[in-house]
Amino acid sequence: VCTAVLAVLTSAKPTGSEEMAVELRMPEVQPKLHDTYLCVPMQAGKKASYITGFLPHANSSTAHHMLIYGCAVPFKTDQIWNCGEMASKNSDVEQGPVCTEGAKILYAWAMDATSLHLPKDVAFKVGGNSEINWVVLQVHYKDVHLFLPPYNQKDHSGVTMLVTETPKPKRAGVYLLATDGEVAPNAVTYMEAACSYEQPMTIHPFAYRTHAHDHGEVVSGYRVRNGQWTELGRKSPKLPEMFYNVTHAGITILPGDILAARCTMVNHENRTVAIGSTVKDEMCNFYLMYWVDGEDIMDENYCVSPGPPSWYWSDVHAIHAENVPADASVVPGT
Ligand code: IYT
Ligand code: CU
Ligand code: CU
Repeated sequence: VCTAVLAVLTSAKPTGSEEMAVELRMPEVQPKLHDTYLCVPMQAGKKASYITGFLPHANSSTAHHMLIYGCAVPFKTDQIWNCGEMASKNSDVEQGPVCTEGAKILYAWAMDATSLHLPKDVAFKVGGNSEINWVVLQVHYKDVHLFLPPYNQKDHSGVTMLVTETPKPKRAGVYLLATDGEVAPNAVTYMEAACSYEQPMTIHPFAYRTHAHDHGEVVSGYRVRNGQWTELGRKSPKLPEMFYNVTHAGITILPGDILAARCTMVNHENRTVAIGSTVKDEMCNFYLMYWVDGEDIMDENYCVSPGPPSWYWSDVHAIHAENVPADASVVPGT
């Protein structure tokens, strides 16, 4: 395993402006099995850095997705590892989670995704006194035939991050709405989560990402204010799982608002499918990327409900079924 490429975040090249281009790439790897997930770590500095953009370098015929995580503690700090969601069999590197503590998704690339430039004056703070001490790149290698004989190619997929040490006036964060629970056999099941937002500062959501496995038809997210529902985002999780712009640009979240998400799961199988980490299991995730004025991002990063069959939106006092948008389970464009 090549360790020379595991540079620290601050060893970067100037881009002409105050921003530096920091390369976070696979160190010429040769995964041998389809659906291998590899992770490579990069340490954030003692001094805080501010990430304002992500430029992907990957080929969609080889890589299925790439995710950039912020970790308090990554599984490995000095080598690449196998960090698959799907418990993958043999591998020549160690296997473990992406982060062992404090995981946050900062960027997602899938299929036809392009660069992500955060809005003006907005950045993810990493290093320093932020809770992100390491930035980790995960690549899901879908098709590995080019790495096998007779081709024997090597891969250095990854992301160029735009980084500056000059503090930005607005800080980015990611909030995850997710459920536990299970999908009933031969049925449509709603997996729902809702949490009230009670912090003093205004949240400005600007992008969202959905994630589910095979049974997910549509994932939708909402702001509920005084009984009125406003869509944050709605997408088929079968489309590339990257961050998309929120439905209404400029939408805000204020104290007292409820954040709610639903995954509509369609199960034609004769088995109960529980939430879990393998492809045979399900997941119900709605990620909201937001900015706040100043330093104080939300101190809660997750809203996780018990999910079906024990928990639904109707268990929240302030949610009334007749106000739920009629298209909450409709795949956009159908
Ligand atoms: C059980 C479940 O829903 N897992 C999700 C959500 C999740 C995200 C993060 C769980 C943990 C995290 O640290 I960040 I523990 C899940 O694994 N989602 C996948 C990624 O692995 C994050 C996804 O693509 O959204
Ligand atoms: Cu993938
Ligand atoms: Cu998953």
